[in-house]
Amino acid sequence: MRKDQTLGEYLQSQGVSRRGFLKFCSATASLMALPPSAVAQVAEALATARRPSVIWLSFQECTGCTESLTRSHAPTVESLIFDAISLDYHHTLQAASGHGAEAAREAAMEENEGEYILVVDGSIPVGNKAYSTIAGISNYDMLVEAASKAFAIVAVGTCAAFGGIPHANPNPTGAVSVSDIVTGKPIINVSGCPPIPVVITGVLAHFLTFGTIPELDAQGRPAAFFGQNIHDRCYRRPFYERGQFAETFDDEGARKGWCLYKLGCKGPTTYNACATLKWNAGTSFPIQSGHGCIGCSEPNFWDKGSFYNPISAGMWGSRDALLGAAAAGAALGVGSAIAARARKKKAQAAEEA
Ligand code: FSX
Repeated sequence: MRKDQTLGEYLQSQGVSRRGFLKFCSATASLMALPPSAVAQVAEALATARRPSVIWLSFQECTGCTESLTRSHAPTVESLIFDAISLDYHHTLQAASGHGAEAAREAAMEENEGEYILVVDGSIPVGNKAYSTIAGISNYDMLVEAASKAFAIVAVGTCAAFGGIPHANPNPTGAVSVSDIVTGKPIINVSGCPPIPVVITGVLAHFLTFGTIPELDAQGRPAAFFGQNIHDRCYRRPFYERGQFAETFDDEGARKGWCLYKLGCKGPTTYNACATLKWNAGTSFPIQSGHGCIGCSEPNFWDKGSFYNPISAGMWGSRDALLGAAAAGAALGVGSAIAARARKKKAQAAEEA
């Protein structure tokens, strides 16, 4: 794609039909969690959108965020998105290395000053800036310079968004988040360790389409994806309501797929879209595979106590009150099941009469 081409022109030059383009727009709208009624608006915006430059920096992290991105489950859509943006620098994915790679980063920053999107994964050590360097430049200095010329910053992963695992007690490197350092620029936190790939691409799709950043929640995360907690959208929620809990990982409740709350699931205090978008082409997510949520998209998740202890009072109301509510829910559930059975019996009797 030439830099002066609009996305509409580019797709046309690649032989993408109008129907194919609308399909792409529909997938993009769904990536951004927009309703089907927004597809026409998305199509209009994308037809004239220009390919934005994206510079991606990786600091103190495990590369799980990039691994997650490369497992995006809609390759056709996402390859179009990645054809449609100019990924000018990415430590892991770029072919260039050494001086050539650094020259590409500097050139992209100069050519697109004030317009490029800076994506950052990993935390930044400030205990001693020399703890982590790239091409002889500390993470801190590289971030400050690249952020100063960016339009907006996407902090991908809990490390970049909140400090993450490197920030966990005793935080030997003095790791901090992007927003602890950068001020005066829009910062979008896409937390999760790692974050859901569709959420990363959804944020980029939003910028590509509208040239703006999406609506954010109180933690600076895209509200469309982080607006509800895992518990509220969990398919095991009916078991919680009925008071049916697994007590160990190999008991009858666990085998029957009952609620994992008593085994330490942090779903009620964790805001993310894992229960709906899931992972690996929508195949599964931790709770579906039998393990409770560890709350990896929340600040300080590593230091909040054992992953296997139930949420304590103060984190999500009183545990006893919760279990009391769950028991009441169970009673109500049983009551309504009895009433339903009675109604069915009555209807059968009426049919037979
Ligand atoms: Fe952190 Fe990402 Fe966890 Fe790993 O880049 S959010 S340790 S999945 O890799 O930063």
